[in-house]
Amino acid sequence: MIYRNPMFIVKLGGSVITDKAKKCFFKQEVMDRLSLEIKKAGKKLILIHGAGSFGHIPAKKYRLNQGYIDQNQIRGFSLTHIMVQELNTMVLKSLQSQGLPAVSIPPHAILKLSDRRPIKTDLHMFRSYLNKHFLPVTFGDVVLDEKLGFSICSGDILLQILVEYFRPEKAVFVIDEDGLYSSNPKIDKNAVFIENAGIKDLKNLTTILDSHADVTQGMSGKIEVIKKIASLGVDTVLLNGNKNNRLYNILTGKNTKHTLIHGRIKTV
Ligand code: IP8
Repeated sequence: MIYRNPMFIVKLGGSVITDKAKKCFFKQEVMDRLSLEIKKAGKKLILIHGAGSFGHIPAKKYRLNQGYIDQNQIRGFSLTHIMVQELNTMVLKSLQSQGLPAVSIPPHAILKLSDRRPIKTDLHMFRSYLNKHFLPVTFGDVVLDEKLGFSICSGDILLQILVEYFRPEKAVFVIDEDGLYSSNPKIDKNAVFIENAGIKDLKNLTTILDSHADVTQGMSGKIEVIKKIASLGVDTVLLNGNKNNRLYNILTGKNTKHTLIHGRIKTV
């Protein structure tokens, strides 16, 4: 029997809570509804959110994911950090307005990367807040990188390292599609919806990045993260955050449209 912590780790995609085509456009109504769904569900969870148009636009402008190239990027790093922190404050305020005791844990202060891969993480802070019944909230951020000087830590990577540490019941991606498709449904009308999948099905999946190319890897990066989560024996759910109550239904074990990727349990 594999042990799973009775909790969820949920990532709200940047394309759900912001308009990725418009600089710093926060979707307040969507966020408020998701906050209410989390409150109603009453589950123990850690929340992560993407950077959306608050982070990806300046990060791209200053080429922050390439690491240190010139001095001008130092200002760009600081600016990008301020923008994602601003988005984070809006998310916290929305959660707080539903009575959720949200606290921010900024990635740049608790982890370090090397060549974009996490090498030093200090995750005990999440456990301490959870033990006191807070709702810890973290987000895609700019961080120091031992090899590159600095780089970007996406919310997807945070999801992966938090799942490794906590082994939750489920990892949940709240995205702007109903779940996974055989190809990109935004540009291919023949894309087929995938209800259930295992790691081996993901291997054959060809995904195409959507038009607002992220500085992080968008859907293809997500699939790599999901494979790692599945290999830990943890299930991943992808659901549409623009549709009422889908997040609430998943958190409370009710039937709703979503994609489920089964965690693989290794047998010896
Ligand atoms: O939106 C990216 O995080 P993501 C973070 O989760 C920055 O990929 C600073 C662009």
